[in-house]
Amino acid sequence: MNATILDDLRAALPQLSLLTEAADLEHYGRDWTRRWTPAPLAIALPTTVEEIAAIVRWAREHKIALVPSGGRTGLSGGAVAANGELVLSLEKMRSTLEYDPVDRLLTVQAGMALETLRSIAAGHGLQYPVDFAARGSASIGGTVATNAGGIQVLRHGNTREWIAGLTVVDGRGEVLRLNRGLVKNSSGYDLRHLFVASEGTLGVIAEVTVRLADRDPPASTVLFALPSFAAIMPVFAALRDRLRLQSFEFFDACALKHVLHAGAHAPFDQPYPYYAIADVDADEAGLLEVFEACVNEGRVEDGLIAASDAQASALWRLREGITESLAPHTPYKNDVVVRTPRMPAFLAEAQSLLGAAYPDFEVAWFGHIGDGNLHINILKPAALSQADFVQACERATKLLSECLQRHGGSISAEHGIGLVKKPYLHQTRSDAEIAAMRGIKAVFDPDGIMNPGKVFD
Ligand code: 2HG
Ligand code: ZN
Repeated sequence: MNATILDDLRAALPQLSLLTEAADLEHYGRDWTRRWTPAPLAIALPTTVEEIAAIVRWAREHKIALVPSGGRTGLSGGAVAANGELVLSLEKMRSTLEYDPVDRLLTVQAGMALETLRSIAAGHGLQYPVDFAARGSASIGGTVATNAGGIQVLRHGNTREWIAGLTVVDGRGEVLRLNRGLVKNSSGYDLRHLFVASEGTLGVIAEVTVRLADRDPPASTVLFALPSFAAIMPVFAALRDRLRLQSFEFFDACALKHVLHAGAHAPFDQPYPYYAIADVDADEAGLLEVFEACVNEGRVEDGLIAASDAQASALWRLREGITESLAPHTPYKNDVVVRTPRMPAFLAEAQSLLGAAYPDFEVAWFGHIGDGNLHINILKPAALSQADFVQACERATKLLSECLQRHGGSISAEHGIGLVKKPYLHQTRSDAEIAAMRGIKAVFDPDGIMNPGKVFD
């Protein structure tokens, strides 16, 4: 049956590069969630928008589900192909298409890695101000599909803010050139923004036009050791009110322990319960002033200001290395967000309910606390089976999502809903909102072939 379908695809698109080896199915069928067993039909590697459109039209005619695929660094199962889908990988579409120095717009194929795009921007003396640890592998199309956040959201906003145009192929096989780089465009619904955070459920993002920005001024990087979680938000407020913050992140002792175990150097002579790392527009005197005030108020126990770029990178490695260092413990991830004034109350409640329900689980708390965004990683005890662990974590996530609902937050800040958070979508979005989302999907994807089963059923 599969062989016949694939023969048909080969006959319809003889130039299309198609992979069917078991190792390829395994490789392209999974993302960083590692929870589902990959089982795609095959992997298609188109090179042009027209070829993508031809694949989608073929898939629509044959009722074959498609999974758009970028760098597969997602953490919510949005790019998993576990049900005989055809994976449509953008891996061969990584070129620059156009640079417009007047409007400072860069247009690229969607398979380009975020890091490449950032270095092209730097080559023009500008910046693309979305950045996060998976920059080397994450594709720009994937970052649009999840409205990726990262460490510069505090100053520059999410991916959505930087998207000036998209070329997409929707689930009908139509090529839509959305917004075309215009700064102002009040001509009805802005369809571009529907594709941002759509997680492949409306169509394939094929080309992306991003706005570039002036570079930030040189930064001072500071790492603070904190005695309690209660100290974090006041330290954030002190830095934000007296200096110009570029980023502000936190992590706990558990997260640091794993990064150190993976080879990083300990920043202080002794461990502390929490740490905050920040970049501020360079102002050493101002930083020292804030540091001293925070020490005097009992909110900071120790601190380090990087004296060189190399030291700044070493300090940032303590934060950016967390995900990789936790990976061997197959963590169950939550990516939650509340408005920052609610953060202390939410965190106290969340910590006590997780602690009471699962006293034996090790939990790493870290994230973009300046945006109200926490990454709560529950680590699998070695003795527990993966299935029992996931079941327990799903009970924990239900408690967390009820707690989030009470605090007006969301179950996904920047990782998306995918498969992992689908059961909790209704706690973040109302029934009427979900019904509207389904209606939008039906317009762009009338046969339900685009990433079915992701976000909602
Ligand atoms: C980060 O902020 C990423 O480092 C990954 O969003 C978070 O591993 C995680 O839970
Ligand atoms: Zn993050």
